Amino acid sequence: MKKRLQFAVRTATFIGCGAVAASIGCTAKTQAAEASGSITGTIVFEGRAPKMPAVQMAANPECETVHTEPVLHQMLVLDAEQHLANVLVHVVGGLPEGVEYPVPEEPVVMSQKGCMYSPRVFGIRAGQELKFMNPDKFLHNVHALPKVNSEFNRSMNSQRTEISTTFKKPEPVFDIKCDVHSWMQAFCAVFDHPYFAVTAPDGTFAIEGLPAGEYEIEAVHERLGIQRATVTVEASGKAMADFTFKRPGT
Ligand SMILES: [Cu+2]
Repeated sequence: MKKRLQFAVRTATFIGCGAVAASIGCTAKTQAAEASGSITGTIVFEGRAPKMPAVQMAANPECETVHTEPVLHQMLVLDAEQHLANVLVHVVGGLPEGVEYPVPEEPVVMSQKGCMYSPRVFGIRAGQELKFMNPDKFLHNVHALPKVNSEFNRSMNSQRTEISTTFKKPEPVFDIKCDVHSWMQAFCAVFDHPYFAVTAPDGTFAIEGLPAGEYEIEAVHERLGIQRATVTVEASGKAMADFTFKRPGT
């Protein structure tokens, strides 16, 4: 799933944070200015790709019956041209200090249909609602394992088909798993800014709404590691950043 970010708010320094307010401890924060620069790219896997095995659901017929065809493990999701899906790309350096970015009111929605997490890899804003859906209506146990934020561990069943949580602080990628179905695994990162995206099945990503500047970006894949690049974005310009991942040790 391609995640496109749309971001447009007015510049406004909070009124009341002048010299007088400063004396009572007011911290000036500036809301993000409207900006239209972007970083886009395509991520490919180079080399001979291992074949993903089918998920063994036979011991869990409630899962197996949801699917008409075998479901492959998703540690490595490639299309025919070896474009790599499920890479989280995000800005790690170069953003202006002291800027507040409004948190989206709409939640990030995670489905567990057929005992498979969707999305498998995602970013979310600190304070944004994360909603877990259980269309299966049988038992799943959502277990998020952050280190900075609080752990989250809740069961879901036919009575509880929807639950929500929020992560309050920014945090690098951590696991979310199901304690009932061992193959169910997802990866989440929490951000205090909106400049992140996950590659689509065709390996593309787009980070939009950036002001002009030089940025360090990071591409994270659950098995293939982390890569970084420095990218210069002109005002309203479209910068490109492609990555090539290989099997570790090759
Ligand atoms: Cu489950």
